[in-house]
Amino acid sequence: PGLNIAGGCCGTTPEHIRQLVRVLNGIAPRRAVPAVPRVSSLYSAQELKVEPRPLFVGERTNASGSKRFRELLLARDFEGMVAAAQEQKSEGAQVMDLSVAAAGQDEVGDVRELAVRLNSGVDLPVMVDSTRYEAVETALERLAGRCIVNSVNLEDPARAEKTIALCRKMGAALVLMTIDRKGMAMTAERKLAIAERLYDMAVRHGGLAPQDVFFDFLTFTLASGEESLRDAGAETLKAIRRAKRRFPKSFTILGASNISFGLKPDARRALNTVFLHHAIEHGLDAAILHAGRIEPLASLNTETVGRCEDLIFNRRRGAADPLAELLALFGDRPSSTGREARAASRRPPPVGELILTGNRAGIAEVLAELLKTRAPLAVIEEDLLPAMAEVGRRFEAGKMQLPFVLRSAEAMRAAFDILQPHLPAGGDKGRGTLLLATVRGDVHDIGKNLVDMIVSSNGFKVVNLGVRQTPEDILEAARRHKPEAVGLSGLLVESARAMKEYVEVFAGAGLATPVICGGAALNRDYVEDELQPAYPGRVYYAKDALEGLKIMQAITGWKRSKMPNTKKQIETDRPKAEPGPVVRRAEAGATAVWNRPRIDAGFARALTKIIHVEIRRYAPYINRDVLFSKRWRILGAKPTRAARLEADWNLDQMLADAHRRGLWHGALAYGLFVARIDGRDLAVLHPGTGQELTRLRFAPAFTRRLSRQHGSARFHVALQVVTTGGRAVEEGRTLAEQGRVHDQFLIHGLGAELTEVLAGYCQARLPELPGWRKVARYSPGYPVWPDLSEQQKIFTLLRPERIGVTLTESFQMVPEYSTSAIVLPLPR
Ligand code: B1M
Repeated sequence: PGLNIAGGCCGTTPEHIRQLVRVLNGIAPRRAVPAVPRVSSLYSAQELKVEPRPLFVGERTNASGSKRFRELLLARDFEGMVAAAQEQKSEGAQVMDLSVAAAGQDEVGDVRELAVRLNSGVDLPVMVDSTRYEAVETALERLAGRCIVNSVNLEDPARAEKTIALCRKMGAALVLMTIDRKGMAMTAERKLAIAERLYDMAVRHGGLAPQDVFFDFLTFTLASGEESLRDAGAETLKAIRRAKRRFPKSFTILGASNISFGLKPDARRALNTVFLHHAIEHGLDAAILHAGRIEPLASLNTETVGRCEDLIFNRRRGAADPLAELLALFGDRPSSTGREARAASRRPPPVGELILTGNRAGIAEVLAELLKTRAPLAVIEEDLLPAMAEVGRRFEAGKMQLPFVLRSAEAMRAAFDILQPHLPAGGDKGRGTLLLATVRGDVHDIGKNLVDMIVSSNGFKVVNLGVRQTPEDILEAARRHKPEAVGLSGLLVESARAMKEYVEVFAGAGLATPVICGGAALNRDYVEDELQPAYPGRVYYAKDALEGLKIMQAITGWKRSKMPNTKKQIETDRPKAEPGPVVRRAEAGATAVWNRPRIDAGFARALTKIIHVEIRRYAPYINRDVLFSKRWRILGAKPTRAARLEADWNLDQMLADAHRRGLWHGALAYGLFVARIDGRDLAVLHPGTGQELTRLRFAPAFTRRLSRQHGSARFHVALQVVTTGGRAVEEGRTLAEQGRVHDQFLIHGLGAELTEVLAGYCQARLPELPGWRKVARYSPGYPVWPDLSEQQKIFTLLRPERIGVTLTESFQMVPEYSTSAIVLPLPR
């Protein structure tokens, strides 16, 4: 026994933590956990000590250093700014330097706007680069994870102290810059002296740990030719070496490209490269860089390296001025590396990278550039589709979560939309066509839309017919579009049953096109044993959208090449059998029988109640763990604190927005009755007259339990139907039409969670009836009460149409986000 870590979670107050500290003071942890210095974004952590050095801090997101970023900032194009941030990750950046300071701009407001987007859109920890305390504070408050603050110096020690205290409070790392009131320190001596004072302030007195601080010794450009500055580079290198000895646990950092400011791009690249190489040799831990402004040292020829070194170390060969020599080298004959590097810097970021990172913003520009030299089909085949294939691989390997897959798919669709007009006639068919529909009586949209997004983003044409489609609708569309496969989707068991009828109708009409079936209540056995024998073509089961895609790929690959081994490929690609117990064979053929005539609806009406609830009344009961991990699939089993905070924050925003726009409502219909077990049924009786109103049929084992508990005695039961309304469904559809399936997926997950909460809320509001010490809630469609046609009995008794809920022919409730249930004393 023993304790390693103690802390608090959501809801623990500072006072609680204070008490915790008091109680635990002096108690050593059971096992000392070595502290590894790291920074982090919402999604990943980055160690500060990297091998090989240096830690690469991207500077493309610095409005003073990057013209493009400044323009995006001035245009308030936040999406573009996020894209620029993400791009530098693909260049190898491990941290991003963020500065949104620009004349006439509201820096604090911009930080606020951008931070939220960066949290969810970019996977890089942030170095907050600002001289304004308020901007730093806002950034640290808003950005997920652990940041680095850039920077403090001794120009204004009071301000430095305030920022140090802020970093300590917010857990940030900090860059200490060797500047004081006299200006930037030029010699190694002075640099170290200021470093010592800053270290005193931040570490010895400020409460930061040695490994929380970075020293930035800065450098002036060597391009001015000014005598007093000729040693600027060498002195900085010297300071780095000394600091590494004097403060071994702390880090050093440098904006290396300052060294070449004022030179032509080719010369800059070469000088930056050589200077950086020496800085690393001297012990540099981190560098703020623009990847396009350096190149591999090995790509420079010896002469170039020699000239750069002469300039850096102020070495003169005879009377020659090293600066003049370097200028001469690059002035007259641009080096080949220079040309290449120039070309590279003009080259747009690879489009595949944009797909992988789900970055829609930059796609139009990049594609326009690519189309100048390449055919649109080549771009699709060689760049876009392989990137999507990589997305699929990462998803399967568990390295990419579903929301990110959707983002990539959305970026892909955006790319297709742009390329569409450029494709040759008929080229839009791409790899083949999938005709997709949700079956009759089923309004479930999201499952099918995810399939649409994933399959279409992999080069297939998808004709999405929508929900509640009859077999005849699908047949007609199949004749028109001649698809390579028909995809059937459905949420409930009734839909799975309907699929059997559908393939029979297809068979009768002479269709033999492969059919792919998917949906929550479907399983592989049912598809292979019940549906396949009823159809002359192949019927496949797809457990999720990715599997649907694989099947499409296998089907079309086989059709195209007509190679026997590709048919085998289908067999290997075919998903392995797995348990999926929802549809049992015995149930599959069962028909729904409804005993309507036994109900006296007029009587029942008086027993029921309708209540409307505002979302703010029940939303606080959301189970956030379930929402984030199961429904949104953004958090794993052990999320980091930052990831959790971010998810919380996003949810709060969504709820506030939903509240403002009236996206979710709450309506309850319930009725209180008495009941008794009568043979295989639960007879529901009028509580006053004892008249039988209806009979409910549960699973036999459950009825036996109730019977053992109550015998022939009467007990109280309640029936309830709740809905969060139809606005969220509409919103979801609109988003899907705009290609924003990821957003629809989030709305869907939240809608599902809110509906569950509302059901619990309704149950909790029921009056406590005699014998109700402990009650339980059961819904039709679940194993205890499997026959979904029982919904009709509930509907006749409660008439939930009064709260806007109706039943489809397959007993699905409309709006989608509705549930029904019985509440009764907990069976023993
Ligand atoms: Co309920 N529900 N639910 N539910 N619900 C299920 C579907 C259920 C299987 C749970 C269970 O028994 N364990 C069960 C159905 C069993 C049955 O029919 N007898 C069930 C039930 C019974 C019910 C109610 C009837 C309960 C009641 O109130 N009496 C009720 C009905 C609601 C209504 O009529 N409107 C109800 C209510 C609800 C909520 C409102 C609380 C909520 C949202 C409902 C909704 O989505 N409209 C909800 C939820 C969230 C679920 C589960 C947990 C998840 C469904 C979901 O959102 N999936 C579900 C159990 C489960 O699946 N684990 C369950 C996410 C969605 C993206 O996935 O649609 O499956 P899905 O699509 C996937 C794949 O299936 C596949 O790819 C997609 C993406 O990867 N796929 C295809 C789908 N179509 C494809 C086509 C293809 C290929 C692949 O062709 C190429």
